[in-house]
Amino acid sequence: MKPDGVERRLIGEIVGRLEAKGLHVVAAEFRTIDAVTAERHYAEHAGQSFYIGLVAFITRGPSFVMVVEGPTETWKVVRGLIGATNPLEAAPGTIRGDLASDLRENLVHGSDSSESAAREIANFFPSLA
Ligand code: 3AN
Repeated sequence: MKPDGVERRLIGEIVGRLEAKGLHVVAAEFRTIDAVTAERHYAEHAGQSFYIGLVAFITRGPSFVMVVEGPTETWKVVRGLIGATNPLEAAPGTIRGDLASDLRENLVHGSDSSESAAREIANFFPSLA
């Protein structure tokens, strides 16, 4: 959960949606993401016009960083709950569809494949890798 979600007091709402779906939070930390971790996380966007603002946003205050576990293809289940990257295109019923309206401040990130999940868990929780 990104800084906007924490600032808007949506930790309970968003964790509640994950848990209601049957997923388990197996690691979590309230943490201000440092620039090195943020730049590694968003390396695919380096050089894009929105990159500097994106890194500034994600490091501006505490995030609620989580690893969640489910029976199978958990990344896909989480992405479904989150909705499309652009909240204007996110379906009602999804986290972004219901709660976000800004492309940058879109509340949550979710890994987009099992390979990304492994890489991102290693980036955010090296002790679990
Ligand atoms: P997701 O969080 O759904 O995986 P990513 O990783 O593609 O989405 O994008 C991360 C963030 O990068 C977005 N939340 C948004 O702030 C920014 N971003 C991505 N694509 C664009 C774009 N075309 N224009 C502006 N910002 C973008």
